[in-house]
Amino acid sequence: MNSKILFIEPPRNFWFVMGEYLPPPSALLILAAYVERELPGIDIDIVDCQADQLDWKGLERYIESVNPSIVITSGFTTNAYTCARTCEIAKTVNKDIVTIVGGIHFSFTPEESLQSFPEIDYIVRGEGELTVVDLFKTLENKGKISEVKGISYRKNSKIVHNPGRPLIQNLDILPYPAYHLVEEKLRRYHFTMMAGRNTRYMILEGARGCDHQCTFCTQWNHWGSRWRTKSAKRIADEIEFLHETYGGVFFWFADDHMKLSSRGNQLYEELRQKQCKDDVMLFFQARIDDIARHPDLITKLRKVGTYWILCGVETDSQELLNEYKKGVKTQDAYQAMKIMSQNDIFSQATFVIGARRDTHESIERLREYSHELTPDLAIYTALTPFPGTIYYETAKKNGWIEDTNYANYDMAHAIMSTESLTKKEVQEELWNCYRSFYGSITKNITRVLSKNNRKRIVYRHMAGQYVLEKFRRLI
Ligand code: B12
Ligand code: SF4
Repeated sequence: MNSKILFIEPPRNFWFVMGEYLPPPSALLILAAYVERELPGIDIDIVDCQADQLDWKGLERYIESVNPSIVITSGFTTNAYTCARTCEIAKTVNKDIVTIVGGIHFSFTPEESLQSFPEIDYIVRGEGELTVVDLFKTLENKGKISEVKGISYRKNSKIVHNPGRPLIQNLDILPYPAYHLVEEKLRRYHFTMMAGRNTRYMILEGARGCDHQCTFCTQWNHWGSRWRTKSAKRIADEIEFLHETYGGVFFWFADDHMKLSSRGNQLYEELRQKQCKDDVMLFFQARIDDIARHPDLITKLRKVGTYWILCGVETDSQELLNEYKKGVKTQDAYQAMKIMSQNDIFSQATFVIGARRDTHESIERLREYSHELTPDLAIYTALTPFPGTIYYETAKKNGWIEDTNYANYDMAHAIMSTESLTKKEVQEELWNCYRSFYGSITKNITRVLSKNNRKRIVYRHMAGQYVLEKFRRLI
């Protein structure tokens, strides 16, 4: 193929809540690996503006120097505008560069995005690998774009949405992410608060999608309401390969749902045979009911490197949990936190405020509940109507969305009022949540004096003026 493809991770804002970090551009690495394998000989380059410290001007110069025929970028809702800007810059450099975007946000807003951003040529909806290869081949051979499944584009100034593409049946067919394309940047990927400044941070995907259907979540919908996993052997091999070849230590599972019940034991069995189990730090997200029902698996996974688990606890109100279709009991959260603590696993719990019936009193109850649970890290978020969620449709229909600037859809900005609280009051309550959990040294004395270094570091960061002050300023 003659095409020269440039994958771009644009300059982005970081999520201030979690402190200083630099993530590898996981979606691009996963896509690039597949493209490289399916189209051997193709000229691929990845530029990561964070790791390469390029601002928008620097990116423009980079694109000029590479002179690609195709530019590719990916983003979710809060950083979708950075993808549009990337395409705009590419077109300024050379109007003939073909611009392709994908990811959760664009998959759910193809019509709106193509209308708003004339600089985007193609949107790849849903799973990207097969579609992007098909699109490249079709462009190269001047074939029929109308036959490429899973894309949206403009034709004679009309927006066209081709039919969707079936999902890959067996995720084990995917190659390992293309970390070799960013090899010289590897030492820069880190997550200070979670693993330390000099610990190499890598993201790997064990599964896609989820078989639950929470009303505020995009993930089940993006992946066709199905949970597909790579085999446990493949996941363990991938961790071993990334550790041995690139020195990866802190591994963040991209999986939305760990699903311990169906693969926890197999993962343990596979990982325990690997030498690297003693050197890696595994982080994953799990449902509280899954942890509560499988304490034995948590003990086992602790032995093979799991040191931090994030759980979406969401709220103390069973009624609200039911409304969110979360399918868990509030009691599960107590159980899950206890199990993690007993196994010396760092517990991160996330909570949501700003539901329609939320009041000052109900948010105060949520705060008390979050204190009672004693997670090692409590993250409070504002209910955000991400396009693609059931909640978004309801909120849009009812006119609840007050802020349509997607850049603010980072769960730290309040986007909607409740029946009795203004948007500003929701924002203020969010600040109160952080102040209440982290503001008092006496309440946190066990964290301050914890023998566990990580707990002390995290507490110091969260209680420091940086996070609290940033939340105060959002009011
Ligand atoms: C790791 C991770 C992070 C990392 C960094 C990720 C990164 N590389 O930049 C960190 C911790 C920094 C992070 C931060 C945040 N994150 Co985050 N994160 C994830 C997580 C767990 C994995 C991302 C990943 O690598 N996925 C694997 C890739 C392969 O999946 P994918 O991106 O969907 O890509 C596939 C297709 O969509 C498609 N595709 C994607 N892009 C493109 C582009 C092209 C051109 C093509 C052809 C195809 C294509 O092909 C891919 C393969 O099939 C996801 C959940 C998830 N499972 O995706 C949440 C997720 C993306 N994060 C989310 C959020 C909300 C955030 C934060 C705003 C705050 C928060 N509360 O966590 C911040 C924002 C940071 C910022 N300012 O940019 C939400 C986004 C919701 C939404 N609809 O926008 C998600 C979905 C979590 C969730 N369950 O809701 N995140
Ligand atoms: S919030 Fe978690 S459990 Fe609910 S649908 Fe999303 S990924 Fe699944």
